[in-house]
Amino acid sequence: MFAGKKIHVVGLGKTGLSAARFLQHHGAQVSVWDDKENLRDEAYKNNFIVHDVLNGPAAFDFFLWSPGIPHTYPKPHPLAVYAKAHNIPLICDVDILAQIQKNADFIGITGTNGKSTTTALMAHCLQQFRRCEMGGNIGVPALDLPLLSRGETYVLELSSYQLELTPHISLSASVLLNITPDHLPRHGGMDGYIVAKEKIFDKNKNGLSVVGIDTSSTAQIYERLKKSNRHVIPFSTQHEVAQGVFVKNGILYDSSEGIVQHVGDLREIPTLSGQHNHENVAAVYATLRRLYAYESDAIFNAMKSFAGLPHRQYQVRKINRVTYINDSKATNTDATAKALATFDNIFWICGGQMKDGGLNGLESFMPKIHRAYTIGEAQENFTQWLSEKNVNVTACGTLDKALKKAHQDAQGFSQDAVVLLSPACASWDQFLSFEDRGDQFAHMVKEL
Ligand code: UMA
Repeated sequence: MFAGKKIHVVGLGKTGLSAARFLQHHGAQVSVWDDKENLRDEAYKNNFIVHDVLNGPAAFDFFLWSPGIPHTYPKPHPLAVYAKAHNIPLICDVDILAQIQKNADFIGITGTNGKSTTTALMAHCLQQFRRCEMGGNIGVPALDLPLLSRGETYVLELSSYQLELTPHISLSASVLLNITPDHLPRHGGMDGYIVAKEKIFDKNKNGLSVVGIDTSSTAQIYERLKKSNRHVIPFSTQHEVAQGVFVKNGILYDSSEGIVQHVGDLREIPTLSGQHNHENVAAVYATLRRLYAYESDAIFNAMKSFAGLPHRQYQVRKINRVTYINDSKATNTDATAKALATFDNIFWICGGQMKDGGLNGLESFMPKIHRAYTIGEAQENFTQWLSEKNVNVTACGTLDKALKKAHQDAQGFSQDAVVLLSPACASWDQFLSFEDRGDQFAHMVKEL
């Protein structure tokens, strides 16, 4: 399919490298580019043809565009301008996978929050019934996934960036969880972001559409979908839904066939606790029940063995009455708010490289904090902010000191409690990444 095609790969991160290798292997004439010189040098050493299109134009069938590279906003990328002027399509790796895998099913999942957990939970449950592979924005580039056959399914997390770059994909099910402001400069504002997210339904003319109706923009999208005569299932964790799926007081209900059916008690599944996780559960259940007609009980049972995603409210260990939670992925207050909403009696480790606004927005959760431990560059700001809110706080500097102190305090506490690492900060002041921070935390907890 790609033999002899002239393809220019733009961006040499995970996507670009995976796609360049794949396309080259399939006989395409591949050239590559990255705006970072060191990555171009590295690619050259690895025998890729590094080509500066703007200074040596050539004809191309398409540009394989890495999703994280802004092409239009906040300002047009020169290569995207060139592509437009020469009618060269920009597509990403997910689109190539869709082009070569016409027989397999594709389930696409998007939303501002929870899409990784939903993707992982969907794949975990689906594996109990049929072969499936999981990838996309969750971290496994689409072209690194094994090839599948008819009756098998790709479960793909799709970012708003990827949705703009996948014109050929045909989804069996499109899942949209929620939309709140994110990536706005890249999409030219909120309207552009919503348009990009809604594209997930353009890629699914005859399949199933599953949409959360708890955010205003997705509720409006649901109304539009209903009018277009599609098979659409709404879900909610805030309201009872007449013909859809909903969670009320921790119980999952299915009313998609007109009568309300009790599916299961989510309070039995600690790895899926919290309203945000209930949203993910509702989306997965609605998709698997309505797309493949698997039995409700079987889907619910499959959910029970989901271990959760590392670094996202992940239960590392329980010692006596204290649970140790790694939520290192919480690099902003929105994500930390979800963890603080989920737990009680919290011994909270926070801090790192601070984001704009510090801890503002988390005021209402402060009565749940038994004690806080601050670390990293944000330590001074966070300590002061927490003291002003009458929270007992200790400035600890580093994660190991914070964990030691939190462990000591929590073990001396007389009720069930959690030691929670949910930093509300980026990790780069003291760690390589949020994964590195979470791994170090988990390691230290295991050593306690
Ligand atoms: N680059 C340029 N010019 C630019 C900007 C970047 O040349 O103007 C180059 C960088 O130097 C770098 C490369 O582009 O070498 C990076 O490309 P990329 O940002 O697309 O990153 P990848 O490593 O290919 O990872 C991408 C996704 N990254 C983004 O969308 C930002 C990963 O999602 C995804 O896991 C991976 O593809 C595999 O599919 C990460 C992400 O942060 C997790 N996603 C965003 C999110 O979840 O909020 C959307």
